[in-house]
Amino acid sequence: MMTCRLHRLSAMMATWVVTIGLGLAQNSIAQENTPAPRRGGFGGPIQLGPDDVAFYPAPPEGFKTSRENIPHGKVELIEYESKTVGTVRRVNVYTPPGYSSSKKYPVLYLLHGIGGDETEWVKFANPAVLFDNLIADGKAVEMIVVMPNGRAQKNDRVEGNVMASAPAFAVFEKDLLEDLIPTIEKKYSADVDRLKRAIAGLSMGGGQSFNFGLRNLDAFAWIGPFSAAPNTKPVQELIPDVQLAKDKIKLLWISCGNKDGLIRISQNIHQFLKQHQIDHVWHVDEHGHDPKHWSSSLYWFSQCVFQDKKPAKPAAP
Ligand code: FER
Repeated sequence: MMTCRLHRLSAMMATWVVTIGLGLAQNSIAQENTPAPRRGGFGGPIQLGPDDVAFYPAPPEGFKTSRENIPHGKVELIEYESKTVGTVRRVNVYTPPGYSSSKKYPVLYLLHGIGGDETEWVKFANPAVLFDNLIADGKAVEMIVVMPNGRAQKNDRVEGNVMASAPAFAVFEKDLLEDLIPTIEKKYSADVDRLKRAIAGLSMGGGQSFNFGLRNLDAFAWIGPFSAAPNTKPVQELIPDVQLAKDKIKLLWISCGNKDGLIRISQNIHQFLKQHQIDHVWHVDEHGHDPKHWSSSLYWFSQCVFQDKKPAKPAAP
C-alpha cells in the first residue's frame, strides 16, 4: 500500500537531450535524442541522465475526481494579519473529513508558482478532492493542508509582470514562520511538533520549499519541492551541514518533469544528495512545467508525508 521509495544510488551512463517550449505552465513539445543541448523554455537546455527516471507510474484515473460515497473535508478561505507585510492576507485551508478539535493534526504548507496565489492548488488538484480520496482509501493520513499566498507584498494579486514579484517570494519565509504558522496553530487543532509539519510546492513554491524547509529544519521535517524554480538557493547554502540534514529530514521528496527547462535545478540538488548519501526521493516523469506534473506529484507525495514507514516504490499498475 505504501507508495514512496527512497532513491537508490545506482545508474547507467546514458544521457540524452530534450528541448522544450516556453510558458509558465505549458505542455511543451519534446524533441528527444537530439545531438546537442538547445535552449528552450525557462532556463534552457535539458540534459537527462540515468537517474532522471520515474519512480511512480501515472496516478490512477479519477484520482482528483470527487466521489460521492466517501466522507468529505472542506476548504475554507480565511484571513490573517501579517506583521511582515503589514496587511491582512488570504489563505485557503483544507481540514479533513471529521475534523475535530479533540485530535491534533499534522499540517502541510502547500505553495504555488509565480503566476499563482492561494487558489492555485485548488484549481490544479483540489485538496478537498485529492486528499478526501486518499484518506478514504487509507493512503494518506488525515492532515490540514494550508495554501497561502507566497507572494509576500502589499498587493499580492497576480497582476502585471508576474516575474517582478519574485523577490516577494523570498519575503514569504518571514511571513510564513512568524505570521502564518502561529495563526494556523492558534486557529486549528494543529500538532506543533516539527515532525508534524511539512512544506511542499510547485515551481517558485518548490524553490521556497527547498529554501525554507532545508534552512528551517527545526520547523519542518517533510519537504516536497516539485519543478523547483531558479529562486532555489545554491545547494551548499541549503545543506551546509550534511549530518544535520541526515538527522533531521524525515522525507525530502523531489520531482520534476523531463520536459521542464528548469530540471537542472533539481538535478543539481539530487546529485549533491546522492554524493553525500542523503536519503531522498527523485522522481522524474514525462511532463513539462505543468499542472499534470504538479497534481501527480502531490498525489504521490501525499502518500508519504507524515507516514513513518520505510518508503517503497509502488507496484507496477
Ligand atoms: C525564472 C523562471 C521561472 C524564474 C521563475 C520562474 C524567478 C518561475 C516559474 C513558476 O513559478 O512557474 O527565471 O525566475
